[in-house]
Amino acid sequence: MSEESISAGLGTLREDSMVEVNYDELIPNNVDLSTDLRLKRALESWQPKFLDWWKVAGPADTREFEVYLRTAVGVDPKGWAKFDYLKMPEYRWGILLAPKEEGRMIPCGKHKGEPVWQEVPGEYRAMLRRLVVVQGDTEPASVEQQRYLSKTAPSLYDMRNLFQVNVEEGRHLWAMVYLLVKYFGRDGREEAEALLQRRSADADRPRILGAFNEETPDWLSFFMFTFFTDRDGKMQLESLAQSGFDPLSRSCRFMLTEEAHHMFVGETGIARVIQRTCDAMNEAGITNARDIEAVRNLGVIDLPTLQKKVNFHGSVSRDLFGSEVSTNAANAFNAGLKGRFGETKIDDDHQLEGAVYPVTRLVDGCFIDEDVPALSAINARLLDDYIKDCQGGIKRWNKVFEKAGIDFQITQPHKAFSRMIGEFADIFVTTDGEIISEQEWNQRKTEWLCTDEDNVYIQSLMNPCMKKGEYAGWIASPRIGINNQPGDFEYVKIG
Ligand code: BYC
Ligand code: FE
Ligand code: FE
Repeated sequence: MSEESISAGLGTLREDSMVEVNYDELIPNNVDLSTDLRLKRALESWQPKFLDWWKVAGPADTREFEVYLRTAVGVDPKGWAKFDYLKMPEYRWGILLAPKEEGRMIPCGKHKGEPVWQEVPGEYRAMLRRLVVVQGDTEPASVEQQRYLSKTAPSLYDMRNLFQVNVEEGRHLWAMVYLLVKYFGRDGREEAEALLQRRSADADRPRILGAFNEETPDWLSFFMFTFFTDRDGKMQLESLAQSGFDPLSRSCRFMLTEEAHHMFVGETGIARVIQRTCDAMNEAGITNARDIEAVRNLGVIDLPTLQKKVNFHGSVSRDLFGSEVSTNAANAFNAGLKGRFGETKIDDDHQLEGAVYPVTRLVDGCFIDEDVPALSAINARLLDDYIKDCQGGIKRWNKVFEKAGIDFQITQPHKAFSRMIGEFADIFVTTDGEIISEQEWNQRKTEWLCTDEDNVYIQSLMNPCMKKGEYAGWIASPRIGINNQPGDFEYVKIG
């Protein structure tokens, strides 16, 4: 489909000017880009570099694929997206902000109750830029990590979902680049360039945060990543959506609308893996989920391996919250640059002077919950909220076992398990929270994390299944299609 017909289809879709996105311009936007020529030019000069990055680091060998993608056409939570076939390099990456809330006040910190900032407050410039850069850095990193996955997609439906996530992470990069270029002058433009130069797992210029330099080598990892790591994205975006810097808040609010699908992909992806394994076990009359060999002989993912993947992605993603006790986080909250999860719904003074929060710490060889100043425990609290949020999805996974009559439950590892950042970075802890020596850890870690053999087995299942309506043998079909499409819908036309 040509670019003209896409913009014709999209540009006129909404009439409400508050939420309308202008698709007639080179860069679709709802920020009146055409009235700020300097900004427009700066972004138009970044755009080809972004496309070059997409070519070399985005989904490999997919240029001609026609993908059934949703594109945002407005920012109204009801009816904000339109579905159509697109070649990915022609996706209309644009700049979309949630509508301005008239009279919005800074919700927390020492400026609480003051009107939100429409420009960068000078005293917080460096801190704010750092937050935007870190957020921006994760978006292209995830696309890089997922670059080769389409080659082993278990179905066209899954391949389409992968691409949907990828183009939207690309758009999230745009969202942060807009803020950098519009509000941070020359430094902002330099940061925007650097975001395209770092690469996931690159020896010289890696991505900033740990999890974004890990591999996503198979589809089980992809589903776990979208469940656990994209959910860190959700929590961090929720916290930045509370920002007193209103353009950041509005960017993040709209990003969250897109984010929901990413977690849907992860949660339902794993639920379908569980379903398939349970079905295969029941058909074969296998009741012992711990009999790995028997289950693997059925060509499905055995459940202990699934638990190991949960242990890995869960702990790597928890590291993304930073140190539980952090002055950076206290400063950012106090400055009103970020808030807590659901800040405006929390019943307290939103300034936290003198308040305390219980943080799990290691004291005399035991884990205890110790009250620390709530301001310095901002990261700890977000992490706790995150762990609760994960548990909701895990409960739904466990329902699948129950319904199938298979005696197995997925659990989250202990908070201190396999951490590289924060309170527990220097200790060795089992998934049950038992503290062990480094030597014992090295001997026993394969009880909790995948071995090479496990990974080889997972890889052996990663054979592509590209016929419409068909699914690889290790995963069940989804219950409903994207945008209610029928089961044999051709989500990707490979041509
Ligand atoms: N790896 O006081 P500390 C997403 C650094 S995901 C490496 O402990 P702070 C997405 C930290 O940068 C959401 N380094 O923590 C998901 C600092 O370094 P500098 C991404 C780490 O600063 C899937 C030093 O340690 N968004 O959107 O309170 C697909 C001491 O910092 C790590 C954000 O993260 C780590 N894991 O909190 C696509 C929001 N952890 O500055 C997308 C913006 C910490 O001394 N970022 N460090 O050199 C933030 O709010 C904060 O930077 C962090 C860290 C929460 C990340
Ligand atoms: Fe994102
Ligand atoms: Fe995401």
